[in-house]
Amino acid sequence: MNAPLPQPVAQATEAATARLFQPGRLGDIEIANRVVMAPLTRSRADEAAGDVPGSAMNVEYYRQRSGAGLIISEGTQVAPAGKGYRATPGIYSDAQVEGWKPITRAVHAAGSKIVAQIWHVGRITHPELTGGAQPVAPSAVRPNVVAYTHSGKHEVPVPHALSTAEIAEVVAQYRRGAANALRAGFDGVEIHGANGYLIDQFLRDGANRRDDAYGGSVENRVRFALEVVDAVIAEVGAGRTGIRLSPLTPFNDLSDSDPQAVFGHLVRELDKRGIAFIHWIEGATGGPRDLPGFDFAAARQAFRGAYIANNGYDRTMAIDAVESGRADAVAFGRLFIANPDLVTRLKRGAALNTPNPQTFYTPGPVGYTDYPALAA
Ligand code: 8OZ
Repeated sequence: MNAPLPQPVAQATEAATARLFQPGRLGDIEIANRVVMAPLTRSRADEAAGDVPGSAMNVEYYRQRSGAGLIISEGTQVAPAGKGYRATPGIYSDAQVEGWKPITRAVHAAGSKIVAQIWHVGRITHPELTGGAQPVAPSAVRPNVVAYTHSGKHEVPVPHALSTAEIAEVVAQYRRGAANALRAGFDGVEIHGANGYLIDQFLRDGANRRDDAYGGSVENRVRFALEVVDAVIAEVGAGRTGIRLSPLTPFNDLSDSDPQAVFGHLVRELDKRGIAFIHWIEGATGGPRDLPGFDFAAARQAFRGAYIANNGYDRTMAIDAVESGRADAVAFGRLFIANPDLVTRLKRGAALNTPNPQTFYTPGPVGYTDYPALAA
């Protein structure tokens, strides 16, 4: 008798029956499929009104993409000082909470789920974006980064090193953001711990030069992240809390001397807390996946919550990742910008629209709500 030949997973699996398209669960959040819309900065909030989301155009953009099992909102700052780009929405004022409501309602009406990505950029900003405030960071170390403000392109300044009392205030801002997310109708919260922003600045020693309880040892550098996680859990529950991490990315001029040590410790602590998911950027954000220095497979084994994989996935890679059990879900960013009906297209193996980077951050509907869906 001949044993059946092993088949490459993606070919052996009819797309419609692939696990990628089957319902699942991320902690307490039930999802209709395992295709996740990654958080995407689009710079189309109402800046004059106080960084308020929820225009008809914003609602339509999210509604169009609610074929995703889960939508992760664009990064939404927890305080004015946490803003690093033009026209990004906040989640600290009542007007912002009201603005998010029609977005979460539209996504729910379409049968999807949406979590708020809560964000503080730390040192990746400029006083022209923060209402005059000096950027803050764990240490007074200037990154080699430019900020785009109303007056043009500027090097970011040397940040102010947060005092321990100020750290407690920032943790409270994340907590308020999480509470506001529930008020606004979100299903949960993703803490932005990736891409060189404030939490990542505490985690990695390229930015953290502190010699107090928040710097030096791995345990100390992880402290701020865990204080934020615990504050968010206190508001929304562990089953509705997730975090996005990027142990290897060089984005925003950040690095670490031993990512395995610091992120390995963090994962063990997150596992103890029972949070819903970790959303991993595997490799350099939007770039090479095959960087050395961190074992993502070991991280999956060490964490009992869900593993959301991200960074440069295509259809075959995504089907394989979920089929093999390497990931519970896969997040797509740029493909979701250009394909409002991405899940339908992936199911059918249909052609994909190409994203246009020229309109990623420009005001108005062009490159935002005008990418075509397949004919019904
Ligand atoms: C691209 C442009 C602006 C912001 C990130 C929030 O990298 C971002 C971002 C990406 O996580």
